[in-house]
Amino acid sequence: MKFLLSGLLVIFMLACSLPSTVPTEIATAVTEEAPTEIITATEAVIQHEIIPVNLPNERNSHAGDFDSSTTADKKSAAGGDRFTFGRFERPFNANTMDTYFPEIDIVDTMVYQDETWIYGEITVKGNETQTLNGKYALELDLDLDGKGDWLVIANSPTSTDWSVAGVQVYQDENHGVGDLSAMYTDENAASTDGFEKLVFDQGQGEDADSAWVRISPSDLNTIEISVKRSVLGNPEKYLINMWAGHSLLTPGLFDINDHFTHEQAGEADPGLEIFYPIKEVAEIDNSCRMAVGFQPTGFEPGLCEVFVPNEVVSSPQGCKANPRQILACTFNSDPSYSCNWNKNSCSCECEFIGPK
Ligand SMILES: [Ca+2]
Ligand SMILES: [Ca+2]
Ligand SMILES: [Ca+2]
Ligand SMILES: [Ca+2]
Repeated sequence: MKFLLSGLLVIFMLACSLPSTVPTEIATAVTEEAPTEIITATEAVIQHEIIPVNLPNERNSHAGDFDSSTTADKKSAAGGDRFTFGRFERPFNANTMDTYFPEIDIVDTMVYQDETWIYGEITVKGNETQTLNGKYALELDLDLDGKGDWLVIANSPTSTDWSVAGVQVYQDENHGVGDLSAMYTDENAASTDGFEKLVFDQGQGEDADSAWVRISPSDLNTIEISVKRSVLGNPEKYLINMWAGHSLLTPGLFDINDHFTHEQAGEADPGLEIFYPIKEVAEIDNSCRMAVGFQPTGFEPGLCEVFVPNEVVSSPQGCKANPRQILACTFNSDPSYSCNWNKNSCSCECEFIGPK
């Protein structure tokens, strides 16, 4: 008996509740005549065993982000945009910055976890129509080196019910993300392939329940993304930050500040005259990194300021420093200078980049 499955659409009705949008699953079969030929059939069925319910009452961490609606009329980010440090606040269009995108302007982030899931909550400024037609992502760094290891990305969530539609999980298996220096810009790194391994795609993958998205039932400007801890190898500690954006938010482009030069990327602060306005790196926002499951030293790259101790401690390179000095260096208030912390010499190195 020979079966030709090509083109046969089989629709099953499942007794269990499924997300409102059910993506198709590709099944494969091999015919007897042509054993090397793979013939695909489309079956609109994904068997889900575990679906998230509600987030835990207690959150693990919380970090705010800049609300650029307050400065949109000035064609400027509200703060927190430092390309060379991997911090973005660019919910604007390229070149003119005269269009502000409230659906990709992150204003708050939270992380929760329970035995099965890690949940990220991204609250955006939002618009009146409450259309969340951006991409939203959690970036997780499991070995705490400031270079992301996993990206859980959700495209245009539409429902307050959990769904796998539009949700993908990527891994940086070959450790290309971040290139040489975590968070800081490396030159000529455009050849790295970012998060290159697609582990889960809308229900397809080793675990059909790997990751989910919904719009929060209690706040229509909050996106909730959940990822199974087992998919990530059950991490006990990690750094996590969040992203929102349009087409630029692409797994293969990480780290974005390695992939583009400062000149290509532009700047969102009019004070940085040489680089202003934003150019190829536009319509994107990210948040600082929260520490979950461990006490950070303060030297973790990209760490949120709330976690940074205000005392002199030994850096991983052995010199003594106050981690807040490092933050003050990187986010210096004088736009005429671009400053970066040199972790080898333990000093703040500034470069004059133009008049005020
Ligand atoms: Ca931001
Ligand atoms: Ca923001
Ligand atoms: Ca890492
Ligand atoms: Ca880098």
